[in-house]
Amino acid sequence: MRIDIITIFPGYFGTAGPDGRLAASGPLGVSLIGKAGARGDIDFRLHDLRSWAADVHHTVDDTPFGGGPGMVMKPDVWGDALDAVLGTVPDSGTVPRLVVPTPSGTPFTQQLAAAYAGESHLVFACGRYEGIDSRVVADARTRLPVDEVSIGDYVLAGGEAAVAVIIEAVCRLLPGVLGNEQSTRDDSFGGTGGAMTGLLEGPVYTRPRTWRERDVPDVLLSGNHRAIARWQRDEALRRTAVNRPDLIRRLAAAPDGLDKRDRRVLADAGFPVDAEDMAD
Ligand code: J9Q
Repeated sequence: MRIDIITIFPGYFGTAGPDGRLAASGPLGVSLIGKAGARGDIDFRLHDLRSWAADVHHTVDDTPFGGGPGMVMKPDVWGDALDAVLGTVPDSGTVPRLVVPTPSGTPFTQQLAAAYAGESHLVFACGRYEGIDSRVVADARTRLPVDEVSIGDYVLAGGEAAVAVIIEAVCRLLPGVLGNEQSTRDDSFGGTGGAMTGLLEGPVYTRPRTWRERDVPDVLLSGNHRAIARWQRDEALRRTAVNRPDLIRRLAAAPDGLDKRDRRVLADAGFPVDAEDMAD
């Protein structure tokens, strides 16, 4: 997979060589994603937006039309940056996807991460200040697919941290990056589907069996794999009901989301999902 990042803070991600290729360090240089980059399985390229600024001060922003606070990133600078970066794309016949993090975008979810993991080339545009002139995305859409995505309902100073989050969520799904394909299956939100789809992960334990007078639940030491799986689902249901009642409501509405036992567990935990489960 190829990943291009256009930013006024390339140093946030690491050090770029003369070709923009990521040298090391930063959030993309460490852990399993760092190793995938070093192997060449992921080809990271960093681009400094200011290198397309036309003036001696390398200006990338200007005051907003219509007034209001802050600054807006200039369309001419972004247009030239995207033309140049898209022009360097090896003509493999595949069209890159442009991803623009913005608090007004569509929510970034595990489902979107899985879709991005199936792409061969992603280009990320990091906005700062109050955003990028809206004509930049409109113009880019005439040439390639463009997604404006939000990683959550909070305000960041710019898109860089959001890009780091998206890249980590996507790259750990690439074959060979995690090393253990099993470990994405039971992820919170269900990973690639299976018994825990749509639920948060339950509690996990390791040795010692007793720590500060707290025992690991007996069932986990029982060797009874059906009982363990059921207990883990029960715990996942209870934790999801407490922390993410929206996910329980979504499962309750899905055709095979919750079985009778699930509904009993939730009712006993004080989270009845329908009238028959109310106290009796
Ligand atoms: C670029 N707040 O916030 C949440 N998801 C993305 C963002 C964001 C921001 C500012 C600039 C992205």
